[in-house]
Amino acid sequence: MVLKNEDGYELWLRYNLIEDEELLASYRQQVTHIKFNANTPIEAAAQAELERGLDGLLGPEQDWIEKPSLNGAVVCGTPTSSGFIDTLDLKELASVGDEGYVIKRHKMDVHTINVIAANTDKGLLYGVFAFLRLLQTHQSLDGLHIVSAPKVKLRMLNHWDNLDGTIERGFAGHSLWDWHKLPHFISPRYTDYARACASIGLNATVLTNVNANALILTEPYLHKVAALAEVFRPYGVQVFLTARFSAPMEIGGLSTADPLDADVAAWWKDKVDQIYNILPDFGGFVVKANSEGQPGPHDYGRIHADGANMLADALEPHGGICIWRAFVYDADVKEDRFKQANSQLVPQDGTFKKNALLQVKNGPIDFQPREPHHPLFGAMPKTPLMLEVQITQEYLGFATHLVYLAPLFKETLNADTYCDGAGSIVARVVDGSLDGHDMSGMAAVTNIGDDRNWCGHPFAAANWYAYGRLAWDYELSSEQIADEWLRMTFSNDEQFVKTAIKMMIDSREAVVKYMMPLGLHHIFEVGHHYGPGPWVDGIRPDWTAVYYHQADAESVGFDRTATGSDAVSLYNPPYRDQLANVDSCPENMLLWFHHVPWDYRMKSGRTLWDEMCLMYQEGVDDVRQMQQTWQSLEGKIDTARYKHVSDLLMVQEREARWWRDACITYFQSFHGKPIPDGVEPPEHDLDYYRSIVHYYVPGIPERRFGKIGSN
Ligand code: BDP
Repeated sequence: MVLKNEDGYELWLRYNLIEDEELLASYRQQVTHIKFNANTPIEAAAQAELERGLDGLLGPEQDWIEKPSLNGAVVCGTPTSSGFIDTLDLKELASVGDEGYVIKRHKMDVHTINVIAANTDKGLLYGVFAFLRLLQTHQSLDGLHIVSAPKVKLRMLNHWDNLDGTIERGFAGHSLWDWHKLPHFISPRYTDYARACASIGLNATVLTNVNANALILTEPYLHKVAALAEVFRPYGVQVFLTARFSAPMEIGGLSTADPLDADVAAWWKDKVDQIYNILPDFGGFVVKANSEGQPGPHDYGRIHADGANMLADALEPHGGICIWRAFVYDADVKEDRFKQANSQLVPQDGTFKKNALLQVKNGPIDFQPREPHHPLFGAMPKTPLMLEVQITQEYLGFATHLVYLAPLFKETLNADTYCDGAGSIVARVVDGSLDGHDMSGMAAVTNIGDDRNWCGHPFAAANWYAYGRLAWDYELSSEQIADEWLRMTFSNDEQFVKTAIKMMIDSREAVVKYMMPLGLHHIFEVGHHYGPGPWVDGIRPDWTAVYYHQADAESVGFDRTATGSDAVSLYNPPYRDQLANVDSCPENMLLWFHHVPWDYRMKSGRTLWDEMCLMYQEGVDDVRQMQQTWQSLEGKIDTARYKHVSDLLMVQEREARWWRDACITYFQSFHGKPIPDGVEPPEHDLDYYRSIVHYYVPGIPERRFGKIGSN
């Protein structure tokens, strides 16, 4: 059978007719009609989605209009919106809060109904999407009983979108937000974006780049923002904006942005009042300050908490929050960049206002293929810490490489901070349970653009999906999430799903191996971060590669033990001790923490140099394996998407070789040791790799080069 070509626009919400006839017949018996009296816009959206989903999955010839017999009904409601749900007296609702839901098959005399219930309309919306997911992934409805609630409150996307339509680190086209035509033209895509977010439980979005433009806070733009918020509201997606700290000067005519200046505080208060006037359910601000050239409280001799608290004060009367980013480091500070956020922020623990949160990247440097968890987690018990991850693959091969990120996200979430004994994992810091915080959240830098398939690579949407699912429930396994996504996105063919899951799971380790094995980090080409640049030097040190790998004729790696920068001391024992000792430091993080001789003996018995070369080779081999795996799946999905992936895998293989050869020739130039057997000899010499230049690489708006240099 030839499958109809698809372009990926539908994402995981395809709702194609269930092809397995037996299953279709049984679903049609179990799901016969909908009993749903929508009372709110969110409930109306949920009802429309349910009808749309069932139309597609079970066939449009079905008629979902309420029937006299209850058998097979999908009964949806909250105890307040539906008398029927109220009479069911569902005890489980007590445990699902205001966003969770209950789905169950419920027997009533001779009838069995499908119940989707929640305490609020929003919970109901999530319940509807979860119910559809069960059908999309061919789950049995027999004995169904699901009680689900999100583990963190704010489940947020961060768009690094500029007002000129470019996206910082965006590799899937231009911004979705058509600022020029807003608020008048409302693209249907905005609704589909919100549907996709809601389907995985995301409830907040930051529309603008953290390298912020104050214009977004001017009235004309606020009306554009409000128009987007109106589309997102029925899907429970709340809008946030980034606030440029110097806005009082740039658009307010003040001569200072000092957070302790009364006029500045008053200006922000007025600005916030104006925002809420235009957009009553505005979420609040996300702020990048005193980092990579952005303005901030340090410009006036103040501290981060001064800045965050001023904004939090302005937002507080409206129920808004201020999210302050912990990605702070300074070129003029000589301290290891790894340590700077802790040095700056830990002393301020306990001084932030109640409606302020700190947003902390998963690792201490910057979204590398592998990083140790950020040592701020576990070090600021009095402050709610949000986790920030990056879905867009700035350091993972852009939208060209197939890399499934759930294992990376979970590695951080499961990392033990030991801040309150064993088991104090990052996830428990983030969900607020460890330190008793009411506010909690996760944020992710998106990979979404206006490419027809949203995220560029046909597999890149898996990372948007996985992030949402993990923000809802970080205990889900990477395999389960991949399984769901593959079934909904491509096919329920068991062989396809089984084979593709393995390819996805293995893809993260592959990229670590062919880019930066054994704990090498930040050895990208400067600025755009496309491809290898282990030789990068001559700019501010903390943006060079040589700062991070410290290679010389004898050894390589960053000594972060007591004999070096002592960043290990930021971690709690026993993890600290494990890292500090070269013999117990996990080998996949060795060069993050140790400066070791090239002939250091690895656990395998090989020298570090040989092991490094072999790892690079393994990374290339892994990509070749992915190619073969994908070839074995030809015919199981439509040709268009099959070919798109195989073409990109070809690029990925070529680039994996580029990484291997560039890095091996570079590091070899320090010591001249031979490349071990089993590693393909580099195609070119080092000069060749060093001379490669790429122009107009996506994701790096040109103005950044001119204005603030480039990292
Ligand atoms: C780095 C990016 C840069 C961002 C910065 C940030 O290279 O473009 O502005 O992070 O998170 O990863 O603020």
